Parts: sequence; structure tokens; C-alpha cells
Amino acid sequence: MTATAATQTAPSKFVPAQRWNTEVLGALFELPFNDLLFRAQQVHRQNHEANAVQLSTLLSIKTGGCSEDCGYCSQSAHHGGEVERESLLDVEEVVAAAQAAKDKGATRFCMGAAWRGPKDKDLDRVATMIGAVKALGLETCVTLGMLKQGQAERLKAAGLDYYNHNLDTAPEFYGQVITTHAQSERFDTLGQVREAGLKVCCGGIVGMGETRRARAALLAELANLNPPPESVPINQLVPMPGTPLENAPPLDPFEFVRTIAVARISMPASLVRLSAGRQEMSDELQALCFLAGANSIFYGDKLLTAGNPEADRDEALFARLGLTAA
Ligand code: SAM
Ligand code: DTB
Ligand code: SF4
Repeated sequence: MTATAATQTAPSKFVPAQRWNTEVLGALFELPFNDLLFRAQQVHRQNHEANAVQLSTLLSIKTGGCSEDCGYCSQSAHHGGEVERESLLDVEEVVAAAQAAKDKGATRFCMGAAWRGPKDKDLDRVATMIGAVKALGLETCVTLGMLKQGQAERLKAAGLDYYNHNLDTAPEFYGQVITTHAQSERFDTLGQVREAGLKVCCGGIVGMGETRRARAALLAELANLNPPPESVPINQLVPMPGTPLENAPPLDPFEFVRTIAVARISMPASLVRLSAGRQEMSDELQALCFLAGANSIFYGDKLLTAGNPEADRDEALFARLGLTAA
């Protein structure tokens, strides 16, 4: 532990984005677990309601058949285990799912498509979906892959609130997981999203065999986005059958909690989302993630293609922990 990381005061949301680096975040990872969680909880309370957790519901609006070779993904056409393909859903089906999510208590509806990036003609229907979901009184988010010039503006004009586009892993590890595009292309899209005045949802995946240093490097990249993402999904790898990462060794659960805590400390004002992998976690592990500063979840029994806890289980967990849905 270096003196710098130990003595750094917790930034408040009124202070301009702080510059982080892999060494300082790596030193936070090395802290005794209780010290790290205590610090993360302090930062959390200075910036957020202590017991409120935001609920987002996901829907896959176009499934499978993706040209990219992301090693974790069940929707890549490169892997044997690719899920059954489904073309772009009709607007009515999406609106019905969004209404059901709202009725269950979600405040944000996230629509995901297995594309390298959208074609202009697909954006017409996605724009209609965004307008219709927004009209229900939900926040809207889409994740459609890499954008071309002008597409982010079209999404903004349709009423989009958030664009989800993850950095996924550290720059030095990216090429070991994905070869069909470079991480620099993801940064380009994030720049276009910001330029268009959209809010940014950007995070990554842990548990893919990366080192602790790589986890710190991913978080440093995220925290140094200027401004940092409003929403930061931390996904635990869901090992999907038939993907190159199906047999990745499971991450120590405490290391996952540490990752959440370092995200909270380095991105004090962001919503940190405990994302994929919750179905495989115990209630106790999830409670530690909330203590470490997670204040958003995916809510509903499905992610894109993988499972997620049933709403009843989440409601019972929230009641046991005294958490309120926001
Ligand atoms: N195709 C678009 C893209 O890649 O940006 C949007 C959909 S993609 C499925 C959205 C995100 O889901 C990925 O960036 C990745 O972080 C996450 N993801 C995909 N498969 C996962 C898995 N098996 N476990 C955990 N997270 C996963
Ligand atoms: C994000 O960071 N996680 C979500 C959302 N953004 C689109 C996706 C998780 C996908 C988990 C694996 C699956 O359902 O196929
Ligand atoms: Fe395609 Fe996105 Fe899956 Fe990569 S993560 S294979 S880009 S759907």
C-alpha cells in the first residue's frame, strides 16, 4: 500500500474528475478487505442515498449472428455455442416488455442488439422503440455496438437517455479476448456518444482470466473518461457453453467485491451496477457488493441470453437488507 492511495481523500461529486492510474487503483485492491470496504462505503454515502438501488431491465432486441468474436459472448457467429438467432423484434413486442418491466418497478429499460454496429435502416425501428419506451415514462438505454458518424445524434433525437458501450477489459488484455475490432474503436464510439449529449453507460467484465493489475487498469480507463460514465456496469463473466471462455477459472468472490469497491472509490458520482453474474452469486455476496458501493442492478429473470435472479428473489433480498428500489 502506498502512502498516496492510503491518504488520498475521498473525492466529492462537486470536484472535477480526478485522474487515476493503474498503480493507485492497484494499491486500493491490495488494502485489507475491511479497510477497502470502509473507504468505499464512506465514498458511497458522501455521494448517494445509502440504501437505494436503481433497477434496470434488459431486453435482447436482436439476438445472435454477430460478426464479432468476443470470447465471452454467446451471440458471436464465431463460436460453436452460438444461441438461436432472432431478427430485430417488432416495436409492439418491445413496448409490451417495457411496460411489464415498469409494472415490476424498473426505472430504466435497456435494449441490446448483437451487432458490430447498427445499419442506418435498422436505426429507424430502434428510434421508434426508444420513443415508445420513453413515452411509458421509463429511462431509455440501448447497446447496439459501434456507431458511425451521425448515428448517436439520431438516437438522441429519438429520446435516448443512455448509450451502453463497455470497454470490457484492460487495453493490454483486450486482444486476447477480441480480435475482430480494437478497443480504440470503442473509445471512438464513446466520444461520439458524449458529443451527441447522451449519458454514458460503460463498464466491463471480470473473471476472464485477467490479472488484478488488468482489473485496476480497466477501472483506471473508465474513471479517466472525462467526464466519467454516469453508469458503470461491472459484469462477472457468465461462462456461456461453447464460447472460448466457457471454462475460465472462477474469480474469487472477494476479488469481485474488491472490484466493485475500487469502482465506487474511483467513480464516486457514478451508478455502479452489479451486472451479469448475479444468478450465480449468493445473497450474502450480493450484500457485500452493495456494501462496497454497488447501487444499481439488472432486474428481471433474463439478461440478454443468460439468466438473472427472479424478481421475487430480488424483492426478498431487498426486504432482508432494507434496500429500496430507485
Ligand atoms: N453488441 C454490442 C456490444 O458488444 O457492445 C452490445 C451487446 S453486448 C452482449 C453487451 C455487453 O454484454 C458486452 O460488452 C459485455 O460486457 C457483456 N457480456 C456479454 N456476454 C457476457 C457474458 N457471458 N458474461 C458477462 N458479460 C457479458
Ligand atoms: C452490460 O454491461 N451487461 C449487460 C448489458 N450491459 C447489455 C449484458 C450482460 C450480458 C450477459 C450475458 C448474456 O445475457 O448473454
Ligand atoms: Fe457481438 Fe456484442 Fe457479443 Fe461482441 S459482445 S460478439 S459485439 S454481441
